[in-house]
Order: sequence, then structure tokens, then C-alpha cells
Amino acid sequence: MTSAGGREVPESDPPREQPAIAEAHPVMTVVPKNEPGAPGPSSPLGALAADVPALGPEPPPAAAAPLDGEPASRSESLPSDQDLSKVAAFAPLEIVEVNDLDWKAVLNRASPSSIRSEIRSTVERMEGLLDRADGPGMLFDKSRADPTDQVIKISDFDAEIPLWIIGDLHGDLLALEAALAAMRQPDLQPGEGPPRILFLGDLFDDEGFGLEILLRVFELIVDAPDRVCVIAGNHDEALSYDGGRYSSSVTPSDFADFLNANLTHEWIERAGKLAVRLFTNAPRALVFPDGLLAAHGGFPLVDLHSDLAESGEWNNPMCLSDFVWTRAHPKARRKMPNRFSRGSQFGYEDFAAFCSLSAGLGRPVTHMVRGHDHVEERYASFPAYRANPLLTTVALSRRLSREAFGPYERVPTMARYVEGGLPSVYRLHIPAEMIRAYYPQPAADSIDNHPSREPQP
Ligand SMILES: [Mn+2]
Repeated sequence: MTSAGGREVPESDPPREQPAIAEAHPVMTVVPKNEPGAPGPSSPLGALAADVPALGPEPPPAAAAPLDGEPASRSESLPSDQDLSKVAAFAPLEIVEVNDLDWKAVLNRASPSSIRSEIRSTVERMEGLLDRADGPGMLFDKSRADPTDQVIKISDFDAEIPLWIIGDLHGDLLALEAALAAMRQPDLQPGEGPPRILFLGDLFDDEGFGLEILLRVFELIVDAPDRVCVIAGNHDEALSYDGGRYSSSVTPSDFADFLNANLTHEWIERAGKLAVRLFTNAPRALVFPDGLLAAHGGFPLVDLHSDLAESGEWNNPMCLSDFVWTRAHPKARRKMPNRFSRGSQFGYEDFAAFCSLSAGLGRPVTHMVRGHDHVEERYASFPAYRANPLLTTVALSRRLSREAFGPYERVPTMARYVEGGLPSVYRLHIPAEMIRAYYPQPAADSIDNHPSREPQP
């Protein structure tokens, strides 16, 4: 394992001709006319397509253009020297390369069939936990202002006990087991006490092993509720159940399809209901005492700030939704909130404005860890956000069907909480041949690459 400091990932703008369809905002109900991708009147939620599968929401891979060489424009320039003078408090991002895990053992643990063979007991234990009259007692629940509080101001945080942060999984059971194995390694485990885990959401959809990921996360929760926190991602929040069928307000939504195809399987149906229950009440954001904000996507955007400043109502549905759905622009200063198109984006000055607002509201935010954007390197810390740094981490070992570019095998990441700074990034170097065998690469002319069989060991 080696460390390197200050890794920065520049990213180019999305191409202008990209259709504006993805990641519409679920709370907005007023639909402007002639808006591409806006939901039709007959389908208030269903047409709010997010994460366009075939075209892919991601911009092409970065051309690695040095930001310094770019012509400055009003909306997209680097922070001025004046901005930089108030920075410097944050240490460079620490990157840890994890190469020497027992990969065979990781593969054996990532066995969908053995996880499924425990489905009855896992589901019953999880139901019992969620049925408890005083709540499940999960990590950070004690800091909730009331049992329904979903923007948790964490008090009483013991930074000595390791806290591992796992971003988007989208059914990536192999990456999850690699992350769990890495945090059990004594030489990678600083601090005292058994590790705590914070999931940043998006456990399922995009093929892979959504059910098994869910069951595995349930196992971790019921084994030690006070050591696991699960924040809702947009795919998690989008899943619903009407008493007969499951549906989802995002695309891809293959996990809802899978649940509907298995409605006669009592334990799978009950597992799906548990997911809906868990995510309905799951936190949308955490604010740590050192100023770290953790959420799936972002934070309430600028058009919500005056209401928020006046009311102090963090649990306003619009605010909750922005924590889950908004995307980071790599280098823009500011972005106009636009919750109808490709997911509202924010720029680095938008984040700085939110940090100022939050300080005035008694829960100062200075930096952030998030998932949501499936960056090619599986982590990113954009240089433009140097005043208030931002870390994106996702735990995806393969290129998703909706990702149009880049190599098939990826290096999934997780992060570890570091008091007063950005979390350290742990890159999990799963052998490429293991990834290829576990997730057979689809034929180029096929978009249906659901691993319908047990992966070959
Ligand atoms: Mn995602």
C-alpha cells in the first residue's frame, strides 16, 4: 500500500448536444411546457427519468486539460487569489492503494447464493429491528432531533473509532466484500474499536446483485445497528411499493423489475418492503462536528437558501431532495438550479454559499463527502473546490451499461473519516481478471448484460 497526496481529477464539461433527460427532481410537481424530458401529465413520477441508460449521463472522459491553461469565463474560472487566501486549512487528500488483500477470500465471500440462502433469517431479523417501538437504534440515530429528523447534526462523535464511508454500489457485491475485507485488515485499520460503516446510498439498480447487496447490508445492520448508517441515494429513495407492485421513479430501475418478477417469492417481496421502509426514514444528510457534510448528492441549492435561513427547517422536502439528487460540476462557479433536466448541478461558489448559510444556522459545513456521480476513477476531488473541498467516492468495480466510456474494469474506492479534513481515499485494486469473471462483459451489441447466472469463480 502506498500513499500519494493531492490527487486531483479534472473533468471536461458534458457535451452540449447531450439530451437533457436525466435526473429530474422528484419533488417538483410543476412541469414547464416544452421541457425535454419533463414528465407527461399521465405519469407524474414514472417519466421523471434519471440516469439515462443508453446514452449515459456522464461526460466523456476528461481530456486532462490543465485547468490553468483554460480561458477564464464568468461562470467557469478558478478561485481568485483572494479566495485562496482563506483556504489552506485542509490537508491534501490522502490516497491509499489497497493491493494486497486476500482476493480469493473476497471472491468466496461475494457469493450471491450463500447470501441468498440466509434470506429468511436476514429478513426476519431486519423486520424485528425495524419493528422495535423505540426505533432500530442505528448509528447516528441518537443525534436525530426527533425520530423523523433526516438531516442529522451529529453530536458526541468519537473520531477515534474508525468510520468507513462507502459510496454507490449499484449491486456491486464484489466491491462491497473487498471494502469489508479491507476494513478488517489490521494494517489498514487505524484507531480503536470495531469499525463503523456509513453507506452513501444507491445500493441497487444497474444490474449486478441488488438483492444480495441489500441482504448483506441488512446483515451488517442487524449484527451491529449502532455501527451502521445508511443514507438514502436517489435510486433508494425512488423505490416504492403500493401494496401490490414495486415501482421506481428513476432509470435504470431494474431492481424494481426484479422485485416485481419475484412477487410470489415471499422472502424477496419482504426484503423489498424492508428496503422501502429503511429508506423512507433513512437520513438524507449528516453534519459532523468538524464541518464534514455527508450526503448522496449535494446540498440545498441557492434558490432554497432564503427560506432555509428564515425557517431553519432542514427537513423541508425540497431541501431533503437536493441532498439526494444534486450533482457537482467539476469547475463551474455557479449553476442555475434546474431540477427538470440533467439533475440540478452546483458549482464551487454554490457550495461556499451553502457553507456560509449553514454556519449562520448553527451547523457549520466546511467540506463534503458524497457519491452519486460515477466518475471514471471512482473518486474525485475537484481542484476548483479548494476553499470548501468535496470528495466524490463510488464503489463500482465495473463500467455500468449506462457509462459510455472508459475501461471495463475499474478501481472501486471507499473512504475513511479523518477529523478536520477530507476523508482518506482507499482504492481497492481487485484483480481485473476477477472483475471480468464476476461480471462478464456484455457483447458490444447487447444492452442486456444482467448476470442471470452465478458468476464463475
Ligand atoms: Mn448512483
